[in-house]
Amino acid sequence: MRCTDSGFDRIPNGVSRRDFLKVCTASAVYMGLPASFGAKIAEAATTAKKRPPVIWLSGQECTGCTESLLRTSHPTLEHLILDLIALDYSETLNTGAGHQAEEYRAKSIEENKGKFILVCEGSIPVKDGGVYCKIAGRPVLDILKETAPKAAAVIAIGSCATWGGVPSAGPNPTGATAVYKILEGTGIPVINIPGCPPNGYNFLSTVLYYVTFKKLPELDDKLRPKFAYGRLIHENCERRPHFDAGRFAEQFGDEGHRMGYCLYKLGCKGPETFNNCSTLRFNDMGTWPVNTGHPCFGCSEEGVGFTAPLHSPARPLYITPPTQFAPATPEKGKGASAFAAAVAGAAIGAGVVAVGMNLGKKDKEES
Ligand code: FSX
Ligand code: SF4
Ligand code: F3S
Repeated sequence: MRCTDSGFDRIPNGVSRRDFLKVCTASAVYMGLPASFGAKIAEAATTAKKRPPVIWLSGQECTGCTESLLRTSHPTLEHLILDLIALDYSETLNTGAGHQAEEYRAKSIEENKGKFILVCEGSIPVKDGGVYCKIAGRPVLDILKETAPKAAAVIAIGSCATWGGVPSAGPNPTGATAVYKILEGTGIPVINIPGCPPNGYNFLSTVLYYVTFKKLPELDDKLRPKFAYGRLIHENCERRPHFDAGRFAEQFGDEGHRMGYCLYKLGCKGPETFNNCSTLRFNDMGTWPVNTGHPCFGCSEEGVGFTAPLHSPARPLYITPPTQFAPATPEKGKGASAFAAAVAGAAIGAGVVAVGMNLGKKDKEES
């Protein structure tokens, strides 16, 4: 941290005042707050007497969640996060190791009782007493159970921690379980930030909200912040006009695929996945799965990612556009017959939707 004459006491190293304000303002907007809250967030994050202590536990995971936070830039998310919080323990980033790291973890937990944030990355195996994932010789299940009651709040980061993710895929041999399920009934506040990995800015915005308002943002029924997981990917996808017009890629590399048509028929799960990938995107390049040409496979959605077959059709949850309408404009230069074909395509789109709706209904009836 460095002192500045900017009015904010501390701005993360390697980040200009201007960039820092930009990120805080963007975070305010992501969270549905007025842009003017950016300055308030920046002030709260940089003038607090003590940075919020964080204990970061790792269970069954690939460390992609941590990696994705560390590999972003402009301004580096790594700097933003690591300079705004006091990361007292993280198995990936600890400088100490072995007994030294474990002693430091215990010391920080005791000194910051009721004040630290516990971040959990990875699922928790519960079969056979939790022997399938141990830290310093102890099941992570036991460590979570003894640490969480002393935390101010628990943030589960990544699909593994929030609903089981990859390790919970059938037949789930280790009993990989979501963090919130382990803590059910304890009254400990848990927030879920799913994704494999999740977008780092969803994590950063949650931390900034907590630091500014001293409470968790509004959550949905799956404990996800509504600002990030309130809409289906499909609602804001740039290929959506093609879906509505019935223009689909039928195979990877076919003409429709090269033309950037909708990836629904290749198994895109955007219509049943709640996340902000289509608006927030990833990395400096603004990429996300669908604009690289691959369908969303629903990595953040329980019951979809690592569960539904990769290229099976999605079950659209809500149908917003009036699919009975024909496309407004025929394809350029192709005349009336192409227009008729496009209308037929729209009908296929509507049929797809109807099938999807019935599938969703059937599942609900069966469950
Ligand atoms: Fe899971 Fe995160 Fe996927 Fe990997 O740790 S959500 S496997 S990106 O690393 O937990
Ligand atoms: Fe985009 Fe997928 Fe929806 Fe098509 S199905 S519009 S590619 S989210
Ligand atoms: Fe995952 Fe789909 Fe977003 S695969 S990263 S939820 S576009």
